[in-house]
Amino acid sequence: MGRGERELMKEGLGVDKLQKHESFYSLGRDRLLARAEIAAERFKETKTFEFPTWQYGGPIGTLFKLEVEDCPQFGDSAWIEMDSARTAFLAVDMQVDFCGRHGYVDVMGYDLSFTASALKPVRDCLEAIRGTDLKVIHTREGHEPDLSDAPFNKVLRSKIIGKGVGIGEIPEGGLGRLLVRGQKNWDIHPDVYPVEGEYIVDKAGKGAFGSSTLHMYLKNLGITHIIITGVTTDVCVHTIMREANDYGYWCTLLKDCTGATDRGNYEAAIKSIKMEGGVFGNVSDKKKFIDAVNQQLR
Ligand code: C5J
Repeated sequence: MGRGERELMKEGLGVDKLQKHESFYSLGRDRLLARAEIAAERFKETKTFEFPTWQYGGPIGTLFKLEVEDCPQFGDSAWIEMDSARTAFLAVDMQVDFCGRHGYVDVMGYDLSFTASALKPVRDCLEAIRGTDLKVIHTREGHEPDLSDAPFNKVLRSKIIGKGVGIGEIPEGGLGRLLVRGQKNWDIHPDVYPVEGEYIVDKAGKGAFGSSTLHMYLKNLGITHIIITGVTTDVCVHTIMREANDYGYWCTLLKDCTGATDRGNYEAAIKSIKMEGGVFGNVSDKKKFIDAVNQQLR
């Protein structure tokens, strides 16, 4: 009898119990691998990541397929199958602070036209899905008025890059205090403002799983697939996509429904998603998404 087994015997866990314990894990492992084998065979035939009913049960809404690019290899096309009722359309931080004049991004001195370029395509997507059973969730980055949830280093760095005006302060010609909850500049841009029935999540961080109720919303709504849009591509959008991907959500970024403060960072962020056959999920675009909605959910 080995040392480990002797230890378990001491704790009253005999070889019998140990074997049961191990078979519990090996059963789960074997089942997962068998499902992956079946799904991989199906993928070879259909180029589709089919909705895994073995895992989630049958569809509640309508199954629909979205074409994604450069998957599994660069140059290939594939399709993701989703259940409309368990798909969330996520609009990340489409706030005046990120897309509007005298907001946080503008004060830092970046070209606003890139982040603002996401407004029209996100609006087009929202118009296409309103009235379907897809769930819409908007996020807002910002801090309590007393800045009790703002890390000192974040505030300091913003003050330095903003040439003396940082988070919590009002820039010349501004609408209010930068990235502070309740201020006009912090709110969602009027072009993509939420309508009744859509969810809003406030977050203090770049990510959302550790600093907001996003994960509870996703769980309570039974979400399995997420369509991601918003700003900025390489910061909040990417952080949230990585977090969601780690939790097993099937994420697809619509590349023209997002913008950044820097073109190189944007390109790298899009490319990095596609590595390893989709290391953070997949990439599609507005046209493919709206066509999928109109042709399959209307
Ligand atoms: C940034 C964000 N870039 N929403 N925030 O600070 O991406």
